[in-house]
Amino acid sequence: MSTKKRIRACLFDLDGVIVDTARFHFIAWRRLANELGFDFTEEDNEKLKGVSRMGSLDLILLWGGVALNQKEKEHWAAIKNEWYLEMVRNMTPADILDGVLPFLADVKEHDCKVVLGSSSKNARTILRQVDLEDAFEAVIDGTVTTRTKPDPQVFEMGAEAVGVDPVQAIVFEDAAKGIEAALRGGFYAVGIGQSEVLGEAHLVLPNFIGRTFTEIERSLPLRSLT
Ligand code: B16
Ligand code: MG
Repeated sequence: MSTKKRIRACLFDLDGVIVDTARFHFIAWRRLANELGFDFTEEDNEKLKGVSRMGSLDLILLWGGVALNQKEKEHWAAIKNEWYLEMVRNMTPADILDGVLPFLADVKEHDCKVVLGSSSKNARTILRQVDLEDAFEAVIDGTVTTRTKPDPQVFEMGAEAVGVDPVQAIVFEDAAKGIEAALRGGFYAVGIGQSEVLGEAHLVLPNFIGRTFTEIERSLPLRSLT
């Protein structure tokens, strides 16, 4: 006899899934590129989603054909972060993306753990800003990881923190690199955004509006226990 393994944890990316800080990253990185004398497109920006701060800077400098030494890179990364935080400091709970709060409540009602898995070193600042500090049973962010998405480390640490096996957990991600990280780690992957970008995911939704935990769990190809 075989029974379906039920989902016991949901892991959420932060930027682009819970709040729209992806937009602020783009504005701040573009400002930096412009100061260095070049520009990049929103399409290029997709490649930065889920990538660490220094990893993003390296990519942008490559696109602009600009070479900086380590000290200069740290200097510019700090400036970019200051510009980014200026925007973050204006955030309020109203910046939580539509449908997120009811969905988080629904997940918890199904006795399912709720975990945050973000590449950002600013994750706790953002959570404080939008009053979601106590919403997650575990927060794994860029301050504790050593490898960036598409490495699955952030989600593996998150699942371990709540004692759930990846095969019983869903990762919600807005970045192609985040979906890749989830799949590499053996998680179910739900993309939040456009299927052209997130097509590798088990399921892609435009947002959380009107979504229920049960509906999403049912639409995943759950593996069986033998
Ligand atoms: P920070 P996520 C990621 O957050 C962003 O998608 C990515 O654009 C950013 O470079 C990275 O965090 C690092 O952010 O500069 O705040 O440490 O999507 O994994 O929640
Ligand atoms: Mg993201």
